[in-house]
Amino acid sequence: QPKTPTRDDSEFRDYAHSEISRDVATIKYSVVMHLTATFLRTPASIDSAHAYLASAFSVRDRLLQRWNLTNEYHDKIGAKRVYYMSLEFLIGRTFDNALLALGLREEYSKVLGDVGFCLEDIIDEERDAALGNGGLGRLAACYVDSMACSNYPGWGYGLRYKYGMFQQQILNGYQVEAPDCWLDTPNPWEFPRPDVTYPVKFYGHLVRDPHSAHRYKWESDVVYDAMAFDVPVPGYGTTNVGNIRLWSCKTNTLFDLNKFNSGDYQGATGGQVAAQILTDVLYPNDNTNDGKELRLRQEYLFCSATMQDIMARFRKTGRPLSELPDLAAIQLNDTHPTLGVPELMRILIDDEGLSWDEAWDITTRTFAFTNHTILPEAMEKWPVPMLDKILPRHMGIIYDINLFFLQKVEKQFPGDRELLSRISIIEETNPQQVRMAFLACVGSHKVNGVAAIHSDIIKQTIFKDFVRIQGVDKFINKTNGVSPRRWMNECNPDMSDLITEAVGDRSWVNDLTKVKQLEDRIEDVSFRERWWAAKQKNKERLAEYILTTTGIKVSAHALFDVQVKRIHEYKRQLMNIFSVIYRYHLLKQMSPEQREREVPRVVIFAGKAASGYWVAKQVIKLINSVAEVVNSDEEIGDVLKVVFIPDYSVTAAEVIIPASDISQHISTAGTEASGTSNMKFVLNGGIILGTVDGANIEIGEEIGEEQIFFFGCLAHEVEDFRHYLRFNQPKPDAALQTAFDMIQRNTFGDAQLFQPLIDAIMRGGDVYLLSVDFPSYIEAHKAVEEAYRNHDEWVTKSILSVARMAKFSSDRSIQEYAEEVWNIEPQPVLNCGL
Ligand code: GL4
Repeated sequence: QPKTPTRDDSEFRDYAHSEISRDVATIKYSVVMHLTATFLRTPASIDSAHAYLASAFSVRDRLLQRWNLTNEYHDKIGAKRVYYMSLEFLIGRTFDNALLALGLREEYSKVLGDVGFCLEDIIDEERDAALGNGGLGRLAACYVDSMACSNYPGWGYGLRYKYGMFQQQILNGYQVEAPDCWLDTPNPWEFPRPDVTYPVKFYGHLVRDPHSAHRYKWESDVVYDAMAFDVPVPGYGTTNVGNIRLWSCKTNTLFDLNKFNSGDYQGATGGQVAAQILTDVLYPNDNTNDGKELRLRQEYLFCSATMQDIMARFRKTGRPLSELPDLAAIQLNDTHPTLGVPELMRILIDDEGLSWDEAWDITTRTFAFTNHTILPEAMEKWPVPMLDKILPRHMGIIYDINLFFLQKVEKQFPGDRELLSRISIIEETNPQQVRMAFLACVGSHKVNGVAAIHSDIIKQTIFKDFVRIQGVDKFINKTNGVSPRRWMNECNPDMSDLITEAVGDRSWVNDLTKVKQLEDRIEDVSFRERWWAAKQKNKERLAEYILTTTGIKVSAHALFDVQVKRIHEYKRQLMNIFSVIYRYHLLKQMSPEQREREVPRVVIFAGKAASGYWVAKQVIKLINSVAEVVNSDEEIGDVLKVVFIPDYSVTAAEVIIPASDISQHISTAGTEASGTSNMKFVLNGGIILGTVDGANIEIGEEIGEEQIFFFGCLAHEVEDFRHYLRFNQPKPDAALQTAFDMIQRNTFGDAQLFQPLIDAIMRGGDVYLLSVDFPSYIEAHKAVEEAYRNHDEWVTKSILSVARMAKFSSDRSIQEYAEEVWNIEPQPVLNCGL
């Protein structure tokens, strides 16, 4: 070991640990330096894109300084960290979020104003980091936000997709996908770490270790490199900064000098082309699993790099391997990162030389698993031959995990062969399949669902046998939450100022229990008026957004009725548009005087369909076809407008959600694990029209049933209805039949286009029970309308709802995980000069 010369680093330390001055002059200097030195701008060539980039880089300087402090401190005290492994992080924008977290929004507004830019415009220059599909990916982003804000030592781990969630265009009413080239411009919110790169092996063969029954040497012919990019996660009102470490796939094929010398310049680096592909694109499926081999390789690259990184950090502590679970908790965000389990086993056994039992004990004490869906089409299964070819060592480890597990069960329940075949990690189909949910469950010490009803359902369905075998205490509930920073303070400034007024200060942003104090203002006339004015302003902002994105003019005085989420049959956007068609029919029957008396309504849809999901895409087409007819019907005017906002995103959600009067969360009971936008809408003073499903139920419990409009059949009734409908024709009520008739009379264009959607109900068993729930859905709409007419009561509902929503802060979720699953504690970075 070469000796490093001792040097006095105290001065460096002082500088590194003392905060960059927060005054306007210093900020201005830093922005100007980035404009000139980072982006080579002259005063004449500064545009808003570069004003954004330079400002963002100057903010990033501050975040990175805090990033260093946080990690230096957590290393020093030997803090236990949680690693949140997720194939998706739907981050959205960071600039405004960071300014608010650092408390520097006004300063940057001033600096930008002084050089002729408006902060709001500059904020709009940022592109979303859309490395996720929907709720699952956004939840991961809210969770790392909460970890940072609550000072928990924790990192997210994910993949740095070159192309994020595709951009959705609407052409002739159809969804058309375009690539999301979000890295075409510099990304200030990532820090490349070529120093943090790991080799990841694929394919090859195994050589048995002659000295150990369980050890193998894996000789592989294909090796990729995974390089880290660190994405700082601003902590609001704290020095702590979190981190999301994203892996990008590089080649590690050595430069082939022979090929180069013989003139084959392309071939000399040939491996690079293939290697790039692994982290090129995010699979655009939400709640479906398409089983592509490339996806499996993506998942493994992710798991291997992450486990190597966690182990490298652990080894630096010099502590014995048996103490890994005292320093690291790993949360599996659904089954996508489950290969982390056999990968850790492989490292502990083959690289570290532990026995199987030692390795298994460490692994199962380290991992915990969150299930996010019970939809059968979403369950990850990998064919054994595919796994065996790509990851021969892991396939062997999975066989052994299964064998030892089944042996234990056989001892516990002798002779129950049915049981063994039900719970086997290997499904005996042809070919055999690895059931990833079972592997994740067996490899973890805790398994949780994401809302009370969902956690109950998984105990009664997919994990029923596991509850019997492993004990009910292993299976817990952790109801989802959302970040009040982004989903209140940032996206709804006017309402947030009112909450701040009611609470006395802005501390509610990190402690949402304080919103309770809003209830004291419920009688305060001026407060109520300003509350409504805030909603009205948000509606005007959305009306403006609708005009620019769709060209449709809507009245901000209408009731805004919103359903925005991924397009999926179980979420029943189809039921919504059928009800719109029925409403259109009713309006057409009325006299102009009658129509005058109706509550004018704008029905707003947004959401992406997976590119291979034909039915979902037809639903989008139907919505747009209905919109075209209704919106151009002069008789109808502002009484009914239908809007499909293209390219739904985190940033679009930040405009849409604060503007809703009612939002729809209308999944067939038992199918939506939780939902998280339902929480966001209510936290912004909107009212839910929803089924008794997911987190809707707990929202109702918290805010009171007068504040929520429930309808539809209950989860425990669903199976009986489905059974009935498998053998009997559905009986659509008159309203639903009217909607069918109108479509079939070509009211919205060629009926043939939409017949398959009707057939799915009338001939396909109506799996999502539209015909069952439609009558109560229409009744619920009437109840909403009546309630909306009573303006005072509506405002009361709105304020009371927000006041009672504290439970749905992701800070509460994260605290529960920290205490009951991860066993970690807040470690605020204090006394460091900042
Ligand atoms: C999801 C669920 O569908 C959704 O209900 C839940 O809120 C979210 C986060 O837990 O996870 N599961 C999958 S898959 N996609 C989701 O959005």
